[in-house]
Amino acid sequence: MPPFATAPQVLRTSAEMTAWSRAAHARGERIAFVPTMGALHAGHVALLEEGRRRGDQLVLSIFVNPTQFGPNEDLARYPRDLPGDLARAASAGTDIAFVPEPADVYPPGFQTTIEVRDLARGLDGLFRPGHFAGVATVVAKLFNIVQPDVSIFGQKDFQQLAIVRRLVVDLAMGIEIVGLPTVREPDGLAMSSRNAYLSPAERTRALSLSRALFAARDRAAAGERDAHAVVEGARAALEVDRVDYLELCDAATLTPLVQIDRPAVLLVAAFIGRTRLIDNVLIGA
Ligand code: PAJ
Repeated sequence: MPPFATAPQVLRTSAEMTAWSRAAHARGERIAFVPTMGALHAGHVALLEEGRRRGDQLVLSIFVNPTQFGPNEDLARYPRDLPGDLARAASAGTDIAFVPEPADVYPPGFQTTIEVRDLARGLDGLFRPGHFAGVATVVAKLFNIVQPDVSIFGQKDFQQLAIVRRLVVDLAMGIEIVGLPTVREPDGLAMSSRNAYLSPAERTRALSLSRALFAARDRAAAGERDAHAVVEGARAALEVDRVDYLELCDAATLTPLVQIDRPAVLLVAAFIGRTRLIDNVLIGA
């Protein structure tokens, strides 16, 4: 952390957050916004640093959104570390940390849901029913509360990024969406708050995700055009307990490809023990 990084101001209610944003806009300032569920790592910090460059004011939200977790998922044990998060946020020059309670985001009587249809049907949408409705709804709500000019997301959650881009266009939100490449550990493992669940032995097997994806990307770069061959090569390299999906898709529509004849993305979701990890790589046409 730089020596004199000041801690961000913590705002705990949406009313305070919106009042602050209105005042910043009245001063003519541009607000950059990074939504997260906390347990910040270097991937989140990269988003914050980009936000710092793009806004006069930088807002981070930390909210473990209950509506995007399924009944058998890890909501209760999702890692939480507010002091650590605030230190990391400070090191990236964050002005405001918005940390609302669930009852503020979802007041009594809440009944509105936003659904982005086709983009949310496949991949994680198939294995996590309701997940993307939860994501789209909370992102739209956070955008309404924070009123950002620009918001930064990671390509690590490739389908989420596509859905957020669509949401913003479809509802004419007028917010610039920036997507940043996945930040990885030196050995290739995509950084994720869920990596904290992995035992050392599981951590070793988790590496097979990025290794399989990179090998597939190299194979496509060397000229292989048959999507099935690339996918099955990758599948053979996975040392996981269960694969939810491993699919080579059109990078724009996220529909599965037969031939790699356009910009593509290979996406994987797999379990190592109880821990579900996702990763993806872009594959050039
Ligand atoms: P969370 O998983 O905390 O991620 C917050 C942001 O950090 C997302 O845009 C995600 O893509 C990005 N991110 C995570 N790991 C990354 C990595 N290794 N490299 C680069 N970026 C990375 O995604 C969510 O929270 C939630 O769904 C949210 C959008 C906050 C809505 O609740």
